[in-house]
Amino acid sequence: MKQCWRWFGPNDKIPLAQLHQAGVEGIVTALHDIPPGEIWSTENIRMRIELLEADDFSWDVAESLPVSEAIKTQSSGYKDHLENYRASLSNLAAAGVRTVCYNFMPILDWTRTVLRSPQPHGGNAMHFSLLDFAVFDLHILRRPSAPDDYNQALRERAAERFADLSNQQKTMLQNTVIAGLPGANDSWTLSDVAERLATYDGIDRERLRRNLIDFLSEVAPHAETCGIRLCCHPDDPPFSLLGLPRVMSSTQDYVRVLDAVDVPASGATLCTGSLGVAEGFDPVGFVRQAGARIHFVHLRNTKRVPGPDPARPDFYEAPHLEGDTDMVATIRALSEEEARRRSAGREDSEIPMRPDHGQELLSDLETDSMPGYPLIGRMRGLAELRGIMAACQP
Ligand code: DNO
Repeated sequence: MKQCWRWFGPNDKIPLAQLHQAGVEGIVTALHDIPPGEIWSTENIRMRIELLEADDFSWDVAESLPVSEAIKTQSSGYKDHLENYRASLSNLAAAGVRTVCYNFMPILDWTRTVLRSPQPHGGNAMHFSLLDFAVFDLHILRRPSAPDDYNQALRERAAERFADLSNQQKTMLQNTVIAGLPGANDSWTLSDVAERLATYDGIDRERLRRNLIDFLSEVAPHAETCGIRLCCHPDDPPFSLLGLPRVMSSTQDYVRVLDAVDVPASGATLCTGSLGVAEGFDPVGFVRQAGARIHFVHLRNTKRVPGPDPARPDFYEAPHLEGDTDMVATIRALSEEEARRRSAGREDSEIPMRPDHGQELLSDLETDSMPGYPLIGRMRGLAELRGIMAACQP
């Protein structure tokens, strides 16, 4: 696999030039300033490539070319946004960027309830607690149908916990859930969230899945023509939150969508950290079923911890080799997939990967790094994963 690194662009506090020291071979980045639905122009793409090339890097994966809410809900602006999406794909392809990641999660991207949970080794990890999420949903956001999503025992515990939280803790929980994470939601207020939730009234899982398939039917043939590989990132965490539908939470979900738009350009991002939260997720099975269509890999580990609802597990982000995902078996399966591609003469036989997230370790604790994206924690992850990759080489 090609060992890539997510770099957030000129505002990223980690200088590109230093990444060679971490053994980074390629860069995953996006034009984060351009709002979803608008075109990534040739000029903007070229400027980003020049920055990368100045430090001897290539732009290996665009993550993400975001899918607008208008496309996800098929509401006003939908057709124009599809047109713009295709234009961005053409512009990326012309500049040599061939792998494009996106997700189809309504409104929120990845969601945690604690960004810096102290670990026994002295570092910090991100954590998701369903109880804390319920406190946010029931008592901070006060979503009208929230009580339907939690059983009585959980509602009672949430009420007690809310009563115990200081104002500062409430603000921190609110900011953690709706702000501060990569994506377009960093300045949202509670009423912004409520307003956006209303745009999903009447959109259930079946409808959202149909909208995803419609989106792919509109853009994947174009991607195919220009030589772009689209890869859908899974839901994180892989279950419904805030009553919103989620449709890319399991291997089965992927199989349905990949079968519905059955062209190589419509592919998957295997994110072991997101899918692996679900008990029973089998990454090797995922590679067996979707292998030829996996265009990008996020290697991250999570550890489930006892929580109020096994169907919506509590978890924390574990060191890359220590959570519920068997990283050795996963990387071995991916190496075998790469070998199959090599013997079939595929030009994309080397799959780009990145160490997804990292715990905050050592000097990370003194820097104000973006949650999930500290330097040392990710370097540790990449170093460990690289060792497995070397050992799995045929
Ligand atoms: C979190 C990331 C996600 C991912 C998007 C892809 O750290 O893995 O934000 O980039 O969901 O569209």
